[in-house]
Amino acid sequence: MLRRSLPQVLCLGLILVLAANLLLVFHTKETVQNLIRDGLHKETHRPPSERDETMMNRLSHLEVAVQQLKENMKLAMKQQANVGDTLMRVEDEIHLAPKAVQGNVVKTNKPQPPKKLFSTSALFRQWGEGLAEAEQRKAQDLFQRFGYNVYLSNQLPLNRSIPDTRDSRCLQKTYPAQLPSLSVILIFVDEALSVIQRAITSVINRTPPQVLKEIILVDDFSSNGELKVPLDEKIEFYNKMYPGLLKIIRHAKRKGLAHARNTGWEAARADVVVILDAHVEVNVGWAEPILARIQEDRTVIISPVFDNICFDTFKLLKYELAVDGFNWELWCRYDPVPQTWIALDDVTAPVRSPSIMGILAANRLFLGEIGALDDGMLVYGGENVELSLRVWQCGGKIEVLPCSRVGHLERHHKPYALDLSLSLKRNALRVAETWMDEYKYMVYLAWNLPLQNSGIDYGDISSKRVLRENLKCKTFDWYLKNVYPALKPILNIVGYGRMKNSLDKGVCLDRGPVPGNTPIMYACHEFSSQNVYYLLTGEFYVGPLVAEVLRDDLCLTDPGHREKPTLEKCSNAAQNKLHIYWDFKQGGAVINRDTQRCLEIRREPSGAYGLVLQTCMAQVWEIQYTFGAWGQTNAL
Ligand SMILES: *[C@@H]1O[C@H](CO)[C@@H](O)[C@H](O)[C@H]1NC(C)=O
Ligand SMILES: [Mn+2]
Repeated sequence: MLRRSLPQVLCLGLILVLAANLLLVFHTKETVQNLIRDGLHKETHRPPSERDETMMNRLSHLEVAVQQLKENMKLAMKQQANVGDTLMRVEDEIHLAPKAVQGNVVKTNKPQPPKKLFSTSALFRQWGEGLAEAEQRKAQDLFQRFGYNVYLSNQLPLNRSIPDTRDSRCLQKTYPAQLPSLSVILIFVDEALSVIQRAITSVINRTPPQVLKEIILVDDFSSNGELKVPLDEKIEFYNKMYPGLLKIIRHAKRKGLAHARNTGWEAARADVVVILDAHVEVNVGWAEPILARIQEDRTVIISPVFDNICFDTFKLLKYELAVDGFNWELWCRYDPVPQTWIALDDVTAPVRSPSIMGILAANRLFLGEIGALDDGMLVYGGENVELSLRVWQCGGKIEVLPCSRVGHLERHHKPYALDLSLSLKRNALRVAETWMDEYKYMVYLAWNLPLQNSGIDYGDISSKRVLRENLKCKTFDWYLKNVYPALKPILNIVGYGRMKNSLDKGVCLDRGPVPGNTPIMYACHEFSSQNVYYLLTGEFYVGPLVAEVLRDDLCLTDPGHREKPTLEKCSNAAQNKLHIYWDFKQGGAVINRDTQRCLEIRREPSGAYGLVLQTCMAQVWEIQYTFGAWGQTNAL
């Protein structure tokens, strides 16, 4: 009855909830890393290009879809005041429905396995077979609150064994008998208690006791009651066995990741600090390579190799070796290990890395000398790139140590921030303005922001400028040439942003469905599938800016015969003499230099505008921002 009377809007609502979940997945840095790393896992030592690109594009289209759903939902909400209320009941009915059916089933001798209540939940995709319904509810509830399988974590032994994922040659390595002492810092916000305890247990069990000076917990203002008195009791319990080993520092308000890491660093007393998330399990022999390397060279900042603790099954998934990099949005990702390292033919040798992911080990005093972490980085994102640029430009180096392995729980979703893109964007501009000199424009271009009056307050960077001066840090140009040559600035972009035809300013040139290479006109939105870059040399790049040596941007192409334009990888297209060069001036026609055909739009039978290549009908285009040599002003 209820179901029959359900307005369509409720189905839409449910779809929205699912879509929002999906979006959340893609929005978490860790999941994106996971997907990209998955690509690396299958194609070691090759750039994760195709997958990465497809994934990113899929992401932007998903974002669009969700945006539209949200709009529809808002409309629907206005029409249906008690929608939220009814939504709850729909869910209940769906949960209850299978029971009613079961009542009618003919009795068999075999007991029926419990029904899956949350068949669309990521938690139950590979886990939860045979779990009773009440337990499923409990597990799903915990999963939504924490972003991983707390129900399972609470049952697994705290001292469980995990597979040793090191290369066998690591086992033959020997380390000095005298190693520096170690402070381990574990940062958390509303982490499950059992997960924190498992991290602590792994550190105690797998670190040589003579070097482990202390474990410092930093709570960045959790609200979870389990992390108050119950956690204090656990700490007391550990300290009875290992006097003075554990300390806890609690922030009285939320300070963000970078600040929490600094809090831990300030409290530390050992020679070396390792700053970890609290959702890790360190693996056997993880500490010795780190301590030996820092003893050798106090200016090296180290990242261990991460393996993935799956958020649903808690199984350890081995990841192949990669280095830590980032794109022009300063969004971190994994890059292939350099050829120079492969040529060494020593799988235990340190790998030079352009960046860190966040987890790091350092000489405690050296980390202080270069300014520790930037407290001005808010919430999450970009703080790892900031530190990385500072380390490299100011006299340090970054290495990944293949024999040091840490299992890291990659959350399905982050419980503490819905839209990370705001803090990512802000933090990226902060890094750009502090460290990237004349190349900072690439960050603005990648985020599709005007160079002046971006409307984003990236905070005070004067102390960073002073630090840079005092440490006599090198330029970003030096960094690009010597540390991260794979990141390729594009020097001759003269126009960027949304590309609109004067016939209809509501639609924008868009990268089109992925997979596929057919650009379209689509309702304008804020996501990167509608980024367009026009180069002085005549190319139009369409879609998220790539600008890397190993991976191409997509160039708008006239295929020569058909009516529809295509997108082709730029360097391939140039080699094959495809028609990728266009004449264009702001407010003018877009004319292919080879074919003389114009890029224009035409109404399709559906009523929507489609792209066509045809004899010029005097249609004109405008691109959102002009830049450098081409235009006089920045904003239109
Ligand atoms: C975990 O601790 C229990 C109880 O102290 C012990 O019996 C068990 O062997 C330990 N397991 C591992 C893998 O160390
Ligand atoms: Mn983490």
